[in-house]
Amino acid sequence: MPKQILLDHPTIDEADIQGDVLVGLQKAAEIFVFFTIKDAAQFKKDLKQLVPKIATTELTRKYEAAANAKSAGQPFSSADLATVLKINVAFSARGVGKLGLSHAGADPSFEVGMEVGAAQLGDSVGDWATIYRGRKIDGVFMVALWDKNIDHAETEALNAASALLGQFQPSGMAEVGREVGSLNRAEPGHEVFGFADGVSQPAVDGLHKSVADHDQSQPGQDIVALGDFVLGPYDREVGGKATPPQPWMKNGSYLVFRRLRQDVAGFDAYTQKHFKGFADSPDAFAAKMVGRWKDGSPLARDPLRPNPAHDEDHFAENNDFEFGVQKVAQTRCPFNAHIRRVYPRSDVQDGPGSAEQKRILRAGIAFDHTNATGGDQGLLFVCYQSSIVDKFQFIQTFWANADGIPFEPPYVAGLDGTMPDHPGIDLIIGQAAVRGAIWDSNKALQNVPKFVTATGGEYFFSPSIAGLKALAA
Ligand code: N7H
Repeated sequence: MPKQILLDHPTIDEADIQGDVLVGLQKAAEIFVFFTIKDAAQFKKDLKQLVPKIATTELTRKYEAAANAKSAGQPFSSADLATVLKINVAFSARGVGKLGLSHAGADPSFEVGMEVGAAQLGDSVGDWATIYRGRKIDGVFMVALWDKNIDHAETEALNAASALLGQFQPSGMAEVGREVGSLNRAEPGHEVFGFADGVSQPAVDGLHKSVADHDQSQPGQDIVALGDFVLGPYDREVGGKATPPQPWMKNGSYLVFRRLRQDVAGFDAYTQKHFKGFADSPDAFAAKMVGRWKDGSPLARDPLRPNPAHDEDHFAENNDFEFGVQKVAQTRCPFNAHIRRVYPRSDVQDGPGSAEQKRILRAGIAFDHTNATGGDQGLLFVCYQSSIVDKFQFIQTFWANADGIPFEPPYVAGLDGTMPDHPGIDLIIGQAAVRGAIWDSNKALQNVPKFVTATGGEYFFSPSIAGLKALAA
């Protein structure tokens, strides 16, 4: 929602903030190597050697153009690695503790780890892979690589991950497990249900410029305060500055990692079997659950059919909407469509609890390990924020899993009698036991199966380059 610029326009230290946080490592494949620290002194020595190789925001932005140019031609050679390979690293609270730095006063969920709060997120830890259970993980290396040829990218990213591990003495650390993500081979840039991903992302104050005299970078893309993503102290949208609880945490960001399994066959079968009475086609039914068509065009603009003029390639058009005007009728986009629940735009008022206050920067990648004998597929969800409790956890718990909020006080200005009090959970990521939605007074969806299951995750902190040097000292 356009508003007068009130932000402080900070100068961003792009050479200090890791590249994945604000701009995202450009990638066709990404390997997440989870590790445990054995001998802290040895690990620190090896980490010190790694720090100069970490892709910063500055380098990530610079290399993007070079990698794009390369990808238009032949696959890269080993000589190109400097422009296409990006490494970032983050630590769990347990890992920071092992390296001897204080994280007192840090985000409470980071402090205890994801497993402790898994039930609150709606997860059943019985579904979690063992590596994520029992707080074994001290940190994660992210090795991301761009190439037009996805198979080549994956092979080279795996090679690069092995080379990286080879630079660490086994006495200092050990791999606990890994995840291999890659662009969806059937449809690069689309997640595995088939929807365009990476369509809407907040602009960041200080990084993106405003258009006209309001605080949007593209129409509909609000510029959000740097302090909502990075600890400074920098201004947040609401509630003063995001202050690092410890000096070494300046210019760092909390990283949420979730391994989300997607039941693609179940999703397709459900939409095919149940669309009648709710939508004109299985695709239209699926679009109502998401709030966008598979090509990225938003239902709030194009309720009847996808519109190529508003698709994933049209950033000036595909976010140029609010939900507010359709609030009562729900005729265009259901209240509980995924994108409406996780970013309700003008459905909620400015100020505390506002949609802008809950913005996250998403940086995940799809995974697909299915083969003739089984395996699973889904999303390696990653998001960055200055508070896990106020952002990811709030979105998952109070918006996606709940069927009333944000359309109830204190989050909404006018709860109107014609609107269902409980329009339903987010049918994509909501983890509530009762899975339903009311799309209008005559149309209630009930007992909708769960299509997304969390199979693991952890909370990390992505330190700045200076913070990494402090951890390695
Ligand atoms: Fe979502 N999906 O395919 O249905 N998501 N998401 N997400 N998501 C978005 O804007 C999806 C998940 C957000 O600014 C799109 O990139 C799936 C979690 C936010 O308007 C699509 C999974 C959380 C946005 C999907 C999944 C979020 C967003 C539209 C799990 C946070 C931006 C394309 C497997 C708790 C909203 C796009 C905005 C967009 C899907 C997970 C949050 C298609 C399948 C866990 C903030």
